[in-house]
Amino acid sequence: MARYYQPEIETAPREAIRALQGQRLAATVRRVYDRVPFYRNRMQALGLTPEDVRTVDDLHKLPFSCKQDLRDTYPYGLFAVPLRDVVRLHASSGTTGKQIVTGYTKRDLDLWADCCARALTAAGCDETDVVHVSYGYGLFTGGLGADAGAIRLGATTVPVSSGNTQRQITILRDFGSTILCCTPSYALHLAETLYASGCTRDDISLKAGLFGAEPWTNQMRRQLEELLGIRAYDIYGLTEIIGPGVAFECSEQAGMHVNEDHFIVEVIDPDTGEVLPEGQQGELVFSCITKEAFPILRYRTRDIGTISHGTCACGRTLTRMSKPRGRTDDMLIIRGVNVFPSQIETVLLEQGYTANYRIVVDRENNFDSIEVQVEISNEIFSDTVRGLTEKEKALEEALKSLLGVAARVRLLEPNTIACSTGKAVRVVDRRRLLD
Ligand code: DLL
Repeated sequence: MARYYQPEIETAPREAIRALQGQRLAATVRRVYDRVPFYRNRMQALGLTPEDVRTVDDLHKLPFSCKQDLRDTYPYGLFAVPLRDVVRLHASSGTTGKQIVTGYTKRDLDLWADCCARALTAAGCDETDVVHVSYGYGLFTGGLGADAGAIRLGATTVPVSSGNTQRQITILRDFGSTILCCTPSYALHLAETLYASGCTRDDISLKAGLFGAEPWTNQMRRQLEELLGIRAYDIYGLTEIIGPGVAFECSEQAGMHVNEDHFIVEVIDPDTGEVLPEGQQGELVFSCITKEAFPILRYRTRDIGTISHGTCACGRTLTRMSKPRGRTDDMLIIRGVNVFPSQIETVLLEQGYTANYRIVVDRENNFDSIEVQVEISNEIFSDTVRGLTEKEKALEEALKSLLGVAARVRLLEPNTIACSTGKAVRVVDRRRLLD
């Protein structure tokens, strides 16, 4: 039987959710118009007043916002309350550029805890669980977000934070952790280190994992579920919107439910900005309709996905978003062909390899090259040179037929590729250095 944390919202009729969203959107627009010059100027430039936004159908009239806007107004320019009402700051540096800062009032922290509590409940967590949080604590939102959700549920929360894998394993084992929260790539590293140190599945008590903060495929889900004997759930979010808990997976594992009483999701064509209908793939855009300190509107995430509004078999009516297949800025263009790291991951895992991989893109004589480096086990690595070459060729063929572009494959010894305890770095694009 599906369990909910706040069934009155999670299973509300769609019309009720939309009506609530409309009211909250109108109130937020009014508030930011009055309090934040950035929004007022942008709206005035389009000849809009707050009265023009009364329901969700009016949302498309509002201008988009993007990461550059946060950089231009750094650090507090988009805050809609005075700093004395802000009780927490978080920040994210992203892969490039100046960091961005967001703020939370006490009420914002409260609703964030609810969002994460819904996610944990959907993954089967209650007050009898021991929640092991290996997302980083600090300015990154992962650690404190998951922590707040676990405490809200009354679970026993273990704030391990990231790093020191051996210590993580000791704690997992000795404290009897039942729910693991970390990035999927780090969960894989933890599992491999656990077994390499002589432990077996019987030494741990995990039953579920809440993995997010980076793209991961369903193939990787199956691998993690098998390795750790758990169910692996996806959780999505970003600093600019609130952190983890913008959307979460339920036991159906068929898309992530967006916490729509707090966030409105849209999908747009990234080139034209046009709003796309349900089911069509495009860039995800979120608007915050309840946050006090940092209620960003129509924020372009650069994450690519689809949404669907139908009721889920779990009973939730909250719109679902697909697993983001990557980011518009992650998409590689190799000799004119679009390639997503997630496509490469799918091929590797389908061919029986692990998700310890790296993609190196280079350019020689104006010709783009792509090399996929994959770690393999010691047993396979000690195979004959011929055996290894044959395996590389087989993988190259599988990649070519899926990607439509040739990629070189290099099989590597275990632990050659540096492992991150947070978000994995999958792509090294040497062409950027040449540009
Ligand atoms: O990664 C917040 C978070 C922490 C989410 C813990 C889930 C768990 P940022 O550091 O601002 O915030 O990075 C946000 O990470 O725009 C996506 O590109 C990516 N991302 C987050 N969750 C997922 C996911 C946190 N489940 C950026 N699947 C987002 C794919 C994800 N990508």
